[in-house]
Amino acid sequence: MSDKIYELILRNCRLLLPNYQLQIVDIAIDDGRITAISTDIPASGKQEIDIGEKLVTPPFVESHIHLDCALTAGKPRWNQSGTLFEGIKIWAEYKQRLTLEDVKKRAIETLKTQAQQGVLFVRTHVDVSEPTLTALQALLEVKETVKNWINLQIVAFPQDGIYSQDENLTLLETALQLGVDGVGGIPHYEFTREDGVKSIHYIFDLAEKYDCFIDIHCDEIDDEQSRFLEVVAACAIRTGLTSQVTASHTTAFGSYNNAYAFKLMSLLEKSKINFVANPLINITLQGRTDTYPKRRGVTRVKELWQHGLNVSFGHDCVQDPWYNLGTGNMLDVAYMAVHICQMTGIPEINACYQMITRNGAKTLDVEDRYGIKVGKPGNLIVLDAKNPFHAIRKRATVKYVFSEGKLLAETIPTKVKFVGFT
Ligand code: 17E
Ligand code: FE2
Repeated sequence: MSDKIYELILRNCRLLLPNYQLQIVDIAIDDGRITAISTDIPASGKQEIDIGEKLVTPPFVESHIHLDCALTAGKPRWNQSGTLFEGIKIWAEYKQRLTLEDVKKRAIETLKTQAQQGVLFVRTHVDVSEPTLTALQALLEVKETVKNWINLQIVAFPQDGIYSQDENLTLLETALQLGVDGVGGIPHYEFTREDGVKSIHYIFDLAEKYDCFIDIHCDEIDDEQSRFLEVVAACAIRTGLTSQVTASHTTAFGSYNNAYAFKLMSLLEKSKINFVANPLINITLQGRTDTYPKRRGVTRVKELWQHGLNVSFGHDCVQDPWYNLGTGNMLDVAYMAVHICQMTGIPEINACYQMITRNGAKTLDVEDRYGIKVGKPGNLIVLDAKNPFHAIRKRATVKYVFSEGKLLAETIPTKVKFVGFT
């Protein structure tokens, strides 16, 4: 035994390595940072926890959620058609009565639900096509309130479009002045294709002016003619903003003909932009105007991954006008993706795990603070599983969540006793 005493040692961790190998190690943490990783740390710790060879990985990353809308499902009414458009209408009714307290309460409750399930990095979109910008002000306060235990990024998102109402253009810029992290848009919802293209150029101008990233709701529709993704990719190349740019949803990509999709793929490879797919919500939202065969309405996740593009997953909604369900659990998202994207091979399932962890960190550009390595902040989760496949298959309980080296949440996995018949 050496005389060094660590603050905290996690013994017998089944650590997931970047090459998907698993290694049993001890992990020491001091002052919020990882200070040693070794097969057997000879020193002792002021506190020691036996992890019992459970799976240890970096925390989950929620790449795309709308916290301002979370936990409002059914208010003022339920979405009967299940479409994006009815959801936008219901939200338009709800948002007329927004208060700071209401948004803050729902956002913090959702963040807690996420954090206790291992999510420590979150990118939220906030509707800024509402004249009082109440939701934005609330989320800016929430970001400050939660900053010691969860990393929150805010995207100014003009839900109703930038050119649909005169004041929306100014509201978007005001939002950027108030200090958001990123700027978004919704080109497929603008009145015309021309407005959609113009909105993308405007978003890029704003991103350059306010030095922020871009995350656009792009082509979230089954219309195979919705081709704003190519505009986003071209702008990303021409401005050099490349990996500072994210295209969210891109569900129309699932409807493009292959000749066009192949051409598009090489443009996307050049652009190096990130993609966020939201399989839970888009499998329910899309395909609503189809009879049969019915489209899946999810972007080409497997092909983007095979072409080396960065894809991560989002929950998008937790009980809001677009989706009544939602748990905040990223394993639910990966589980749904494995099915819809037909990524059932083991390397593909591993890739889906990566899309709720490391790829999300790349999308959010937090890689410098992410990963289990000596010197990095002590952000890690312990799952009641042996490997990522097992974690996704069982949607395993996240037993411990460590944020900045401190235990943030502990869940006791349930035990079932099968009594049977005699
Ligand atoms: N707004 C939107 O345009 N699309 C979505 N999927 C959600 C909100 C949840
Ligand atoms: Fe969204």
